[in-house]
Amino acid sequence: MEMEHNSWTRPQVAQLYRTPLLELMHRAAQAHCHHHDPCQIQVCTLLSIKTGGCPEDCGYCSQSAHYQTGLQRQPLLEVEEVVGAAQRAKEAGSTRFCMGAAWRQAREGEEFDQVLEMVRQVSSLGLEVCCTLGMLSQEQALRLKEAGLYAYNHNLDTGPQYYRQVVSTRTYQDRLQTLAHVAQAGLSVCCGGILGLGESEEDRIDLLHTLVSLPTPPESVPVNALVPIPGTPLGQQPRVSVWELVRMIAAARILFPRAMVRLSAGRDQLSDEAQALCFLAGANSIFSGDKLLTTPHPGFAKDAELFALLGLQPRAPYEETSADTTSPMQR
Ligand code: SAM
Ligand code: DTB
Ligand code: SF4
Repeated sequence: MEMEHNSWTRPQVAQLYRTPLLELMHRAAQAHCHHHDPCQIQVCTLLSIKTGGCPEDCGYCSQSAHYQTGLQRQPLLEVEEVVGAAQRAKEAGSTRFCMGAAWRQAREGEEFDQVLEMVRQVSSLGLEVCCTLGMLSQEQALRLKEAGLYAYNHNLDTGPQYYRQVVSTRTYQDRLQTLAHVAQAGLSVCCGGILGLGESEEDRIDLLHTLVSLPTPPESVPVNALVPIPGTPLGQQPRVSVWELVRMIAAARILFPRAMVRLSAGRDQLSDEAQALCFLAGANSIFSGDKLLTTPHPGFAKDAELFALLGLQPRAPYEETSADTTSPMQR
């Protein structure tokens, strides 16, 4: 039987995570095909609307003011610039547009009002709009929802034990609090993590268990492979192996059968074969465009070639996942 999202225990998640890889991939592929069209992929585009100078000290991030990463800072973009970028992303085949700001938290005032206007205008283009602006109050989450925001991205990154070694300027509890505000405002929750921070297998299992125990399960789960940024404490980390990425994606697919599982940062370093394995393991969403927030990424043209090779079709915005709710075991 397929399990309800919040009935997984920690030992069950651990057992799932440690399933022999091919068996895990088969189970994930089954869950994937049961709830989604395996030939469909969601194409999202990211835009950094405010870059660098962030007061947080996230050990992986190019945008933290605590480290010398050589990144050029950029104040909040003008609404027209953002809407232009969204229009171009739409023309290139993207259906979801995510705006990221290097803020510890969104602050009420002119800049927040400007972001609300961006949300209004981008959503009127018919794109799914997502924001990632740091911590949010309940009130701010509601105002974003009113403006037409569809989803909010706020990652837990890793397990609660390891988190404090990666970030010291906020707590895991702070992250959970914002996620609660997001869910209570009726926004779709986008929440995942990063592999390759030096975390253990236990930390990855803790992350998965925390995600599956959230009162509102994430509708989208980004799985990022660390892009090591010189100048940050994690700048010398080795790249995570594709097998670890595939294992995490497969486990996420089984735990969140209806969610979009997004193969996010790190795709620039993956071969077509490695990406195909990730899709077989249940990833059904990517970021496209030649830049993520601040790091290089495969462009639209390269992804179009990959889609043609694998027979993948971009998914329409707001499309419902398969209504079939019987468990794979019942069929
Ligand atoms: N400032 C906001 C926040 O931290 O919530 C939003 C932007 S932040 C860059 C969004 C997410 O990108 C982070 O939570 C982290 O999971 C991911 N990320 C940041 N830098 C990364 C890197 N170098 N490699 C992989 N993922 C990264
Ligand atoms: C997510 O999980 N990954 C995206 C998005 N959410 C905001 C960000 C990845 C950032 C990678 C490093 C960079 O380009 O700065
Ligand atoms: Fe700031 Fe977000 Fe980067 Fe952390 S991950 S330093 S909060 S931009």
